[in-house]
Amino acid sequence: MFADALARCAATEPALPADRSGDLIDLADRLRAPLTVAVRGRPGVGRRTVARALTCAGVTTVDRGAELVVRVLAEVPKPEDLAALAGPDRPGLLILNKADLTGFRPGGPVAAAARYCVRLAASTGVPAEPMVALAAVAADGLADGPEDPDGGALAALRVLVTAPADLSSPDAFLAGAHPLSARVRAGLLERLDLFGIAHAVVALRADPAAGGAEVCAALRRAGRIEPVIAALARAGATPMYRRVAAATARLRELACGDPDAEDAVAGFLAGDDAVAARAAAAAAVLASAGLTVESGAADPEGPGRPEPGLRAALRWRRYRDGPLDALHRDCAGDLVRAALRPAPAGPTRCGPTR
Ligand SMILES: Nc1nc2c(ncn2[C@@H]2O[C@H](COP(=O)(O)OP(=O)(O)OP(=O)(O)O)[C@@H](O)[C@H]2O)c(=O)[nH]1
Ligand SMILES: [Mg+2]
Repeated sequence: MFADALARCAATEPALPADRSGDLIDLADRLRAPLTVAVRGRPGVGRRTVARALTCAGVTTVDRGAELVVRVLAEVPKPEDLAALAGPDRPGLLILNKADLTGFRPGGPVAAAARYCVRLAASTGVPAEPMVALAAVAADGLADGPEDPDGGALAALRVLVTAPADLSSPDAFLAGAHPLSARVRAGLLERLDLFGIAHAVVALRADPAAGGAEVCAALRRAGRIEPVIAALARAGATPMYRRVAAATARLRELACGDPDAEDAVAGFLAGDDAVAARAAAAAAVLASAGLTVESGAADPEGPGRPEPGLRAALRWRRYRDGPLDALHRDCAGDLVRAALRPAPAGPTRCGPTR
């Protein structure tokens, strides 16, 4: 929202010198750039597989200078993980990978991992999501098309529907006679693991007409890539808010340093568009911390009460004055400012409206 408001201002504000319009467009472009994510974790937890699954899902992963750190765990947090939680590189999201290995509990291993993630998030203060990165990556591998000389992974999976194999362990799957050669079974095991094979076979059994796309979708669901991406977007609210705050600071510098642009830029910062956009970024941060951020449109307490906007402003100001860190205090301040504005009567425009 802030980038859009900035670009609108650059395009429509007549009082803005041309080179300053260019600065605003550059700032808007930087605000719109994808979030950079670093995937960390102890060796062997599946760090590389998780990073690959995220990259395939469109996430920009980097080794250094990331705006958001994701910490991959397997089973339980180890001392290195606890140290990372307390360090400067504190993760914004924990991924409990290898959820397929959580063991046989009510609802299956992934449901058990999800229940554990609720406890993990409560004890660490960092949101946690279960994942089976191997299955998510296998889906992307299958989506590339069959490459097996025996007719492709998909054809081999169809054989498993009619001629079930022993999926109780990797050794059992590879042992004994089966219409699929041991080499093809080993290939399936390497690409999909037992968990992926089982999910793909269930999908093909439920719908014999299912093709590669349907099997890939089943594997992505099994890998939980979508809930992980959604959690990443929620965790990304904080770095995104920091971007907006940095852009605001840069605009203030521009306003102070260039008398020709001063009125237009200061007007933009004080205008409805910028205030609403900052409030939206702030609301996303507070919502990701579990707070309910209401729009304040309805007044359930009836006439005679302070108008909803004013009540919301008072509520957020009380919240802001509580024992908060600087980030949440700034966010609450943005909501106070936005709540004190009358609801816009029509399309908002750039610059001060009063
Ligand atoms: N069962 C299971 N195994 C997984 C899963 N994700 C990864 N693995 C396996 O875990 C092992 C380690 O995975 P890697 O992706 O190499 O992760 P890493 O060793 O933490 O990361 P690097 O040090 O960068 O290689 C590999 O054998 C993977 O196949 C998963 O979701 N389930
Ligand atoms: Mg490895």
